[in-house]
Amino acid sequence: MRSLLSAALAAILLTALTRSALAQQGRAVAEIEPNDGAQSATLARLGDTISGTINPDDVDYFAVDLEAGTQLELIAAPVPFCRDFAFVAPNGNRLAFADCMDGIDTLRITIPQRGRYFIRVTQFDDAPIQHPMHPYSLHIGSATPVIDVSSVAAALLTGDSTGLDPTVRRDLDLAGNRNGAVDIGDLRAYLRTLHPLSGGKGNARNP
Ligand SMILES: [Ca+2]
Ligand SMILES: [Ca+2]
Repeated sequence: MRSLLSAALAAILLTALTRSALAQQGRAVAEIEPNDGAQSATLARLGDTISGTINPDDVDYFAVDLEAGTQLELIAAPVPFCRDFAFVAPNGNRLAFADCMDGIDTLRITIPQRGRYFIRVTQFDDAPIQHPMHPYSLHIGSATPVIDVSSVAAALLTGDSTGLDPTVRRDLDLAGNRNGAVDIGDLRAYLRTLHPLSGGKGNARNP
């Protein structure tokens, strides 16, 4: 029984290493015009850095598929113009807005349910006559705490998870069967959330 558990944990560790390597890669995703609506949004993934050009006549949408519980962090690179960006739910409701007039460059959102979300980039019309295109970029990150998978695996092998950080124990259990204890299924479920197509866990706040 114990060797079965060891083999299962070894497989999970390998998957974890592969996934964390993938998650760290993050791609540079350039907008593909026309992308002026949700239907024509440029597809991106968690971990990507998106970029494009904007003027007051343009709207840019990016789509990203996210898992419930993902603690999303949208971080915009500084720009010398008034760039706004919004985070939009699958149903079109705006969940958060980074108003350039308020100097907001980061949005932190806890994803309420699995689905395809949107990032909408606009430029405040502060130059009504000339509308040159300006470049911008944003990083789609998550406030993912680093969980030491090997120490979790060791704790599962010994059957004693009391040495693990309480936050780690809670996050693992929440990702899994939520029965108040950490088990191998919880670890599997947690690792699935680290996949670049889904998301991560961490500390953040809703706006
Ligand atoms: Ca554009
Ligand atoms: Ca556009």
